Amino acid sequence: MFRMSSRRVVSPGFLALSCLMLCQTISSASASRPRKVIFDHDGGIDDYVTLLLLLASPEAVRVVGITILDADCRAAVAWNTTLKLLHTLGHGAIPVAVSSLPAVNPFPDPWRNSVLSVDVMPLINDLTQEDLEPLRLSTPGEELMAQLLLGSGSGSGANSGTSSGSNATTRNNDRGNAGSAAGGYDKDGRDGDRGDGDDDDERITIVATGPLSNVAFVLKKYGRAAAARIREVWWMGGAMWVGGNVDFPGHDGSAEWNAFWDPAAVGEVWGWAEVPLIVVPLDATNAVPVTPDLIYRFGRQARHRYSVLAGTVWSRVVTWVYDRPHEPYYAWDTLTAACVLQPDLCEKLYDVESYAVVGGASQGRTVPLAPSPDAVARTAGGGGDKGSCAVAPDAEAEQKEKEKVEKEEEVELQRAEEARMLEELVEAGEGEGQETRRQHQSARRRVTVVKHVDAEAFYTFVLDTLRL
Ligand SMILES: [Ca+2]
Repeated sequence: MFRMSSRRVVSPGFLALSCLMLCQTISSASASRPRKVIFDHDGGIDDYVTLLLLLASPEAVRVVGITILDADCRAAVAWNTTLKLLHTLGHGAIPVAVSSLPAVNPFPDPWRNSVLSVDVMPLINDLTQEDLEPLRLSTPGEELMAQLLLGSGSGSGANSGTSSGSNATTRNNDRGNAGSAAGGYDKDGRDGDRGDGDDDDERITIVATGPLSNVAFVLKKYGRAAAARIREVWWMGGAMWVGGNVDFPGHDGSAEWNAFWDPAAVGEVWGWAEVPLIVVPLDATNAVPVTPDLIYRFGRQARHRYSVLAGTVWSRVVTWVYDRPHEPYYAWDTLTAACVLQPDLCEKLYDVESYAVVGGASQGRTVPLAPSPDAVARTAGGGGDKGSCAVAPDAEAEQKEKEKVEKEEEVELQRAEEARMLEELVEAGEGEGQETRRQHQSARRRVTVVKHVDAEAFYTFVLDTLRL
């Protein structure tokens, strides 16, 4: 195992480019009007609590469309569940479409099946399948995303219309021409009517709580015309300075699942440095497990509809909590939306230079080219300031906390050292396997990383927001 004791982990150049720690917002949720949001999810249980959180925040965001990947779900069921939730809450006009993009590395079946327990909730089933039919779009989700960004004529190269609401959709059996022609858009092309001169407020924020496949598709197919319409992408994904959560034959475990599902998509998005990307990785989400206590708290505000729905949805994970005490269920996606809605919740690192691994045994790994400021501070001062971590209430808890911090530090330093060595090997350019390693690396780009979150502040924010 690599340790840091005798070697410098990072070059001065990397440090110079990285990691200015700020708690300022990227864009204020208290802007005068709500920002437009495309919610790009993949049907997991926490995706639905995330949807509730977004819908409960009309002063901050306006959900103009929803795209669903067949990833942490069964897409047909996830489509139903999403439509039912929207219908139940009076948001049936929001267009929803399922992506046609396939998995590279599918999620385990038990995870995908767990979402069935949400779809059967009586709370959202006061309508029939026949009632849902008029709400279904035949447009693939990835093309719906393009339409929402570029206007309803994106498929044909036309540029008319606004980028919101059902005007940008194709319903039922009307397949229209969505996606039929990339036309005048390519990576080097521009849409003449929707260039950089547009008011920034009209650009759309993408909140992606699944794999990046839809975003990558749109960028690859529609190029800068689409990129120019994206205000920013918030993505729950990646594992920057912590270990991954992939346990899969042939994989080294260094990746996070959303990234592993479609590593090439991560690489594609990493190639678009002009599209602001805010990553909410496992580093942050590891702090926010969904516990029985949290679910009980929803019960104490059960007179509120959104709270009943959210608490009931999250109650579906309680058996996971008991069956797998060492592998908690986290509020991965919900934390991501919370950071969009209330950026002060989340401590961010700006301008972290990084790349993604798109193939091989580490595929899906996201690699920062500098250690985190925590590691730098600990190495320099020998201290253990963990920012928002709570003070241990007794000696035993204090010891456990110390061991946890030491383990995190060890993983972090190991990953940084591995990244540095890989960097050296690739830069050397010669030798067995170097060409393959180079091919497996995406372009480098700067990303914003949500590194820390105060768990209780997050839980309280969610509970308060869903008191509706
Ligand atoms: Ca998800």
